[in-house]
Amino acid sequence: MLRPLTNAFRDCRALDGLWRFAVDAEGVGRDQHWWRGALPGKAEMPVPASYNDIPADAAVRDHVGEVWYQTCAHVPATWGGQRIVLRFGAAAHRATVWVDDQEVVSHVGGYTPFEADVTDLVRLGEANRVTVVVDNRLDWDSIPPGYVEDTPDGPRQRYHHDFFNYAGLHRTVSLYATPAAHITDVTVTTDLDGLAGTVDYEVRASEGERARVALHDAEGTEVARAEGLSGRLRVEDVHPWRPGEGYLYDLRVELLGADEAVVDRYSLNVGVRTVAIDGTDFLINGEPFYFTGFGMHEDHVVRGKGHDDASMVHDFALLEWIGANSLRTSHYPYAEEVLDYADRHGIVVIDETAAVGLNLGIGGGIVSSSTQETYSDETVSARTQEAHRQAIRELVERDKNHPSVVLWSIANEPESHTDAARDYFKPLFAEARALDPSRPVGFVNVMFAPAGECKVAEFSDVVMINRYYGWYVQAGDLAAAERALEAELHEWVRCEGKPIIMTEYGADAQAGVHSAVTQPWTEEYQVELLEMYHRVFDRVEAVVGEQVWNFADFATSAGFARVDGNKKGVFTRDRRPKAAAFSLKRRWNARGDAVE
Ligand code: GCB
Repeated sequence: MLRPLTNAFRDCRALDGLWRFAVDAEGVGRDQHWWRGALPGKAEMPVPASYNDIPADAAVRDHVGEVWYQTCAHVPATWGGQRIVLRFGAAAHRATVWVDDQEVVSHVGGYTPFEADVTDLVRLGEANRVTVVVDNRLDWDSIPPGYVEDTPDGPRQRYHHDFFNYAGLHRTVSLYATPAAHITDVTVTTDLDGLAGTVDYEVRASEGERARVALHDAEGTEVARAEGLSGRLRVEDVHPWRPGEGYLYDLRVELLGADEAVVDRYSLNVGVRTVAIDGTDFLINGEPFYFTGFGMHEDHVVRGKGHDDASMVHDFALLEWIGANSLRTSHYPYAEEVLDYADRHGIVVIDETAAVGLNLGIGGGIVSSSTQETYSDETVSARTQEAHRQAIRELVERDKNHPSVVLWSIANEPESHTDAARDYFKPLFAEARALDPSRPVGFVNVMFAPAGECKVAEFSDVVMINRYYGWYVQAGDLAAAERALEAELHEWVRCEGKPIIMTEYGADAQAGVHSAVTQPWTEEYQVELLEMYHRVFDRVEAVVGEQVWNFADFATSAGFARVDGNKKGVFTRDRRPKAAAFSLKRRWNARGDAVE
């Protein structure tokens, strides 16, 4: 799905700002047709943002069900004759949208964009009412899954993943115009051939068979051109996209009408790079790449999972400060702005679907007391699998052209030691590979399914594992943890012979808690645990990446193992470095592959 943009043929306006807002505590809004007029009450809500923490009201924070948003969208009179589209960057987790009295689109899945062609509905030169109902409920058929428990105090949302179920309009909402005959999609894949690079492109259009493309370098000089809806561009003496540098070309696509007249134009950033696996090496542009960085979360004080550029740029600045070269979009697709930034700055991304919590053995970050089977008709079922397939499709469709994305992660810590898991995942891996043959595909393995017992690892191109030796097991005993970790890594090499990325390792640390004799929860213990892992990584050649859990402290659901959220951040939730940050900064800057 193409991002909207403004150029000579297209125009895009953000509808962000304060919207009217109503919590539908009784669940009556649909029956009462709330979209037909002004929403009840006087509440206002910023867009984009999670609504949960804005009003300082437990009834809003913990509401289970629907909330309503409403705004007025002024449609310029100059857009007459154009195709007009209303687009949502994300609405967690389900949404239905009306323009004035007309329903225009529904979408399921809280982390990917959706849009509606509203050309025939909007009144030009006037303000049009836009109403959205957003439902935060997770069930066994959604990604991520969850279930709602009816209690004497009302419904309670339960789930098996370890981050707070923030909801609302988390990303930008836009209204945009394109020509009636327009470019609907562009796909690029790139390759290197000695000093030259190639860009294979494919253009889709609503009508018309003719297109012209030109590739411009960063200085604006045209370096290749071609005609046709698909083809190959060759760039002699190419400047590759590299980690830490992020050189981008600009692919200008023009759709041609009668008489060669240009009827639509789209510009796409293109980074020319290759990704490959060779034995236990992960290669970018044919050179072994070692991932340093974090599993992160879109999570901030007050705005929750709402995107904002200031927080994003600051987080990237901290990644640069600490010497990280990569991140994983744990545990869902991040805002499109994040991928764009990573492209421009050469940050390497492991891009993950929102398939997290498909494991009834885990609860609140640790072992759960559930006695239900993970894979069954009542829990993770064929219906969940269909939603998961759709989540993979929407992720790849959205992010396929980002050079920063070098690896798809189709799930985090699902149950993977059973035959049911193998049956569930086999077709999903096939789907991801069919959608994008150009990138490796993997999933993130949980410590309950170690090497030799995991029945999904065989489908994965890389071994991505989350391990908590020294924390959830051998807590406080780093010597025993070191032995166990090293033994398991060697076992992965023996069983799979693939590159290993440690996608999570870490310890909770409450900022400001210290001890002379190292104890869990202190800043010193977090440092010592990370340093122990690093000693082991340096002894196991197949380890090609270390991504600490987590970049920053983050909000979770309540539980005895969480102190005002998860405290495994190397930065606090307000982005102040803990002692571990300085230790990582020394290690990663000394490696010399940090982002400049
Ligand atoms: C994990 C999960 C992550 C949790 C983390 C923890 O394995 O992937 O979502 O937050 O452990 O801190 O328990």
